[in-house]
Amino acid sequence: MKALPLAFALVFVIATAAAADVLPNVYCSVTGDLNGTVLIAPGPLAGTTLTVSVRNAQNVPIPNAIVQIWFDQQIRLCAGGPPYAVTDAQGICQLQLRGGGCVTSTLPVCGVTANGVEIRVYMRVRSPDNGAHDHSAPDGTVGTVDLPFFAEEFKGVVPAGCHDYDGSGGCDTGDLPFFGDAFKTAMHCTLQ
Ligand SMILES: [Ca+2]
Repeated sequence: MKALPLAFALVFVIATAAAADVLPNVYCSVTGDLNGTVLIAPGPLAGTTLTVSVRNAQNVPIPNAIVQIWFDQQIRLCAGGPPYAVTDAQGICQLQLRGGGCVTSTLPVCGVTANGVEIRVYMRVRSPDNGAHDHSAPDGTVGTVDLPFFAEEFKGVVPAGCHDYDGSGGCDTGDLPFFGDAFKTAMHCTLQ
């Protein structure tokens, strides 16, 4: 019975510490997405880095927070994923998103967590590695398999779908650099 007060004290200390780091809150942010679309590619590509700022409810940075990102299973990640990072003294870290595929939903298909608490979710994920217009079809390489699907959407032969990378609602000159930069280097990885 004498252990009880200590147990209560520990619970109080833990609860107090947790209260100071209440997540999520309005001071946490995830930036670098494209109009609410998360872009992922099988190599380093502009637009595939998310910057995450983790702060407590008093707007004080939380260093050493473990930041992770999850994806719907229709998204295929490069070997070694899913990415995670640890926040620096300013409570900031970056996630490099490597993989391919395409998914759209009215429910979250991607989410960023800090210390296990979800601080942001997304309904759309896009990649230039996708050999289809309306479903996920990555193979780990941005190449000739993907080209006709990008081209058809770019030319307006079919409505913009999986190759609207920047979330603009269309597939146009805003999306061309993303595909072009990945295609010209045959960007690739081994999918896990
Ligand atoms: Ca677009």
